[in-house]
Amino acid sequence: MAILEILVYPDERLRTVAKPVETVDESTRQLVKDMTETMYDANGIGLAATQVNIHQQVIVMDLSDERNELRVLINPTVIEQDGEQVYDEGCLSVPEYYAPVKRAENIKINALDEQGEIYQLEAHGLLAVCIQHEMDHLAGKVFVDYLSRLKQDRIKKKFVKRARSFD
Ligand code: GNR
Ligand code: NI
Repeated sequence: MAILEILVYPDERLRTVAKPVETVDESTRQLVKDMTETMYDANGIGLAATQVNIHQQVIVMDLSDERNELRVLINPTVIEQDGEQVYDEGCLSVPEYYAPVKRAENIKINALDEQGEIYQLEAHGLLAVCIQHEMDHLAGKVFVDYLSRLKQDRIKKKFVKRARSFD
């Protein structure tokens, strides 16, 4: 197992579009394990492979308080969506910043599990928010993209400045 490094906004590598996993095999399962350990270590409720600079369509999530309800989404596709909700989102790639984002309230997805078996999932509320947030990462998008240009510029400046101070 390994804890992987999480890319921080505005790192351009977060803009990479992930490719579908062709065959779910041992290397996929190893990636899932490492991403899971990384997500738990960072106290996140989700993590997309893009965030650890691996550009395959792999997501891990756990919304439970006990951190014992892992969900694995490989090659997820939204097949239905409706409604609207606004949730104050955060992101491990934009540490300590939260802002409201509008997304679908209900979604239905197809995905593969870590055995390569297809399954369907109906989600609403925070689970639906998290799935849409993670699928955005796989498409090279970050939640701050939905904010005003002014806010984006401010966040960018703050994180560039912060990164310099770490050098
Ligand atoms: O840990 C996370 N919390 C969170 C809170 C509100 C909306 C979305 C999220 S996802 C985030 C982890 C993360 O950055 N996943 O990509
Ligand atoms: Ni995120």
